[in-house]
Amino acid sequence: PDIAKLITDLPKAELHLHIEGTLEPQMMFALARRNKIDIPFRSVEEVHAAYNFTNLQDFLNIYYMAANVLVEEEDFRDLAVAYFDRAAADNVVHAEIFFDPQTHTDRGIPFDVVINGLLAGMKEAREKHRITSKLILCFLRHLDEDAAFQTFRMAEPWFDRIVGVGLDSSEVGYPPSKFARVFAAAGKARLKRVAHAGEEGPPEYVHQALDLLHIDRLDHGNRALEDTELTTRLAREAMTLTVCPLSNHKLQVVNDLHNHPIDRMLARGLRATINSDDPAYFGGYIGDNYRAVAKARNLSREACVTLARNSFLGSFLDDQEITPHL
Ligand code: ES4
Ligand code: ZN
Repeated sequence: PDIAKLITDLPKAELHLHIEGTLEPQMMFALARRNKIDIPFRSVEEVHAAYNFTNLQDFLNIYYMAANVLVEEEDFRDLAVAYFDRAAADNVVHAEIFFDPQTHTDRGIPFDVVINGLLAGMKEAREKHRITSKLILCFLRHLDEDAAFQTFRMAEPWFDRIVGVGLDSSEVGYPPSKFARVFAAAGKARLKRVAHAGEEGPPEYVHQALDLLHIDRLDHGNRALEDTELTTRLAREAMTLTVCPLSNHKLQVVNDLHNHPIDRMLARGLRATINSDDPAYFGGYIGDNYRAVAKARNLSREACVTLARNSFLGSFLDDQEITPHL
């Protein structure tokens, strides 16, 4: 009867999670001290007060600034371990996590430091919580194609430990078409392809992500609903949408959670999933996202079960790994 308990108890996969977006204020201060990095805050309260953004760019400015405290391999490991500890409490059994190497390499942190730290955290989560996980390398779309290619080449020795590539950061003005060639190279290297599209950007960007980037999964995709034919196509192609309700509310992709389209997405036959995006910034982890949108939209138990089931169907696990969760 208690939908909150059902939500907690459901095994879930998390498919849209920026590891840099799990940096909680407490850890930000601890790492700033440990690494002697200046941050423009004196207390956790000041940090929370600064999280007053209402659009993607204002959020990203703080998110990139905070990432400066991540320096050593151990920092990336600690960040990942803290996320997995929190995810375990929500019965996340599998996570496919984004990382933004350019945010780190552009300030002199070696790629190897970043990925070795994250892989160490993932190993610890597997041993401690039995959580499986995969890494998705995201290109920053506000940087140019050349920079994306440099990152792609830097990552090449690690391709056996990366499941795919993604595209994130500022959306409007940075269309997917800019990255068609590097996504084609990723496809040739047998990497999966995902992209943020239709968060703030128009349905045209979703079309481009499908037709030019050949995505296997669509991150956000909210604005696809403005285009009926596009919505029908996404449903027909069984495209997974990684939807992030608390992020959508905080960044004003939806003006009010009571107007969130999650149930309309399901009604139109879309394979929607629920995810936390940047939980340290948007007010909650995956369970909080499920509970908040379930309450705001009065979701049925069946809808919650479908959303969790979709998270496995949309994952990059093998069929034999997915089957026990269906
Ligand atoms: C992001 Cl919510 C969101 N959108 C685009 N890029 C991002 N990077 C981190 N969070
Ligand atoms: Zn995102």
